[in-house]
Amino acid sequence: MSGIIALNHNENLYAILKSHFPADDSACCMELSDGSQLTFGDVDARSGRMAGLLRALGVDVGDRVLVQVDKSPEAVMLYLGCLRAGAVFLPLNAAYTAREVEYFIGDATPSLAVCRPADATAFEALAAAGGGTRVQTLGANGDGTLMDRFADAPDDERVESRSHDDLAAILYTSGTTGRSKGAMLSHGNLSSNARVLHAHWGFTPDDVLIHALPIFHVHGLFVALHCSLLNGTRMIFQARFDADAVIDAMARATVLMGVPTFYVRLLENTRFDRHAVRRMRLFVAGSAPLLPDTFNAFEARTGHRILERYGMTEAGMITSNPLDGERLPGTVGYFLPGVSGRVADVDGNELPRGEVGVLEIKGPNVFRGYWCMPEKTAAEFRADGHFITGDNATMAADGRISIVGRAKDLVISGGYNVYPKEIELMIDVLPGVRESAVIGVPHPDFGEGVVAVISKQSSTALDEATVIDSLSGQLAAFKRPKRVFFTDELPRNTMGKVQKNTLRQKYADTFAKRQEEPG
Ligand code: MCA
Ligand code: AMP
Repeated sequence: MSGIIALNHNENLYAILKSHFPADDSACCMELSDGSQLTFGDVDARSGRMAGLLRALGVDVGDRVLVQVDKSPEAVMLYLGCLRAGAVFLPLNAAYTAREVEYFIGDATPSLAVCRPADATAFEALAAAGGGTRVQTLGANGDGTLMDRFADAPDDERVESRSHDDLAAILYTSGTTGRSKGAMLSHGNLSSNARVLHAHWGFTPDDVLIHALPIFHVHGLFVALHCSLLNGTRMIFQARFDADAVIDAMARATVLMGVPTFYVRLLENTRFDRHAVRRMRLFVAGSAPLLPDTFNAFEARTGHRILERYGMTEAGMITSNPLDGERLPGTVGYFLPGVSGRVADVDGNELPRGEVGVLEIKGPNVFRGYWCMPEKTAAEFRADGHFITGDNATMAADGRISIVGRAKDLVISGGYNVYPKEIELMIDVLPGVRESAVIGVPHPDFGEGVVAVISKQSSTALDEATVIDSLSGQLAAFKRPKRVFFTDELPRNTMGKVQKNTLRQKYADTFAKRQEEPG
């Protein structure tokens, strides 16, 4: 009896997504770059087989499945298969080095790790050191040991019964101390956010989404994928962002979701004009601040006002500019339905409207805590349950929110978060370095570019190239400083704290040159 009730009320995110699949299972779900398609029937059958395969590989309900692979339809099946099997999906940025992956394997103790075929040896070594993690491979073209076994795997229709609070995914987010924390996201966190976004952004049966984001972060994996699957319509699935391919896809699409760099690059493309966007109804931006200049140039070129929204790994989407109503550049709109919050002082007291403070939020989208870090979790929640985002914000009289800076020391480059502390710790141990400060300064393409400022010992011949080379192989390329400067002393305030604002001002024009270059 209770089994039947559980079946009828399965809160497994996959069950919820599937309940919105079209009745006609031959309808296209994913249009791939080679012109082929996966129907909704294919997606259901393949994710079911993938779930069965995971079970056969010894993945139990609640086990972590760590995945560092290139974007592919098979990687999406792996994600959906994990949901169906009740496993916890743990995606990693494909740019992370083996040194970075080692930490995640040690911390999350996954029962299965899936990597690119070329990384198999390194993963086997890491898994052997960690103990207990099995390794399978999945290549960009659907090759690898996992897919070899998939070919022989039987169909499996099961969707594990899960409750709202059961974990669906762990996404690592770096900490200001330099140590990554695994944000635990439940089926309820993900499904509530997906439903709200789908309704809020007015999806209709005519919508076609262009999916050009990576699928190892919230934006591409949850926001874009879930909206399209919940809508039961086609997505044009592209392996990476390429402005020309996205412009071509616009002739058959209606919605694009992207980081600000997507919009900057579209505007740089001479093919991008009103004709290119004739079928499009919605452009969504987020993951980093969208500059008002980009918003305005986009409107002038296309007639569309980009809809900017704000979110974070720990909470999915938090605020959004309105679909109908004024989308104001430099603001991130209003709390999404079901989300509430305040702009608060350092003690969590709500500040008067218009004053700058830290944004604190509450809602069904807010995560279950950091994996195996109860003290860090406790430190980021108020006694009344509000989560402290670490973003500085203002709230206007009508509730409209603007993100005006960060209380946390964080650089966002092309939508990827870079935590200065992690890089400073690595630079500080290089021979000849006294100390370092890593900052983000304006970058015409990535929004912010990573810069290291180093105070070195007078005796050393350390130079920029040596510093950057020393970090290769240790740090994902997007985290590596794009420029390194040397100084006698880092500026400090009376408390002895490095004044990063002073450094940001001093090096503000580092990447400005590109704009002046001809062509
Ligand atoms: C690539 N490179 C970068 C970045 N991406 N450097 C700094 N910042 C980046 N974001 C470097 C590479 O390491 C390489 O360096 C060189 O640039 C070219 O690499 P390539 O792969 O060709 O770059 P690309 O394909 O042009 O990628 C740029 C991109 C990509 C399209 C902007 O970074 C991207 O898709 N970003 C989206 C990130 C995202 O999805 N964020 C959502 C997080 P070298 O030549 O030295 O090797 S979720 C989130 O933040 C919250 C929840 C939210 O609100 O959404
Ligand atoms: P992550 O935790 O890696 O997903 O990054 C989340 C962070 O990205 C937030 O805490 C913000 O600092 C930033 N962010 C996301 N969307 C926006 C936005 N629209 N404007 C400004 N910052 C944003």
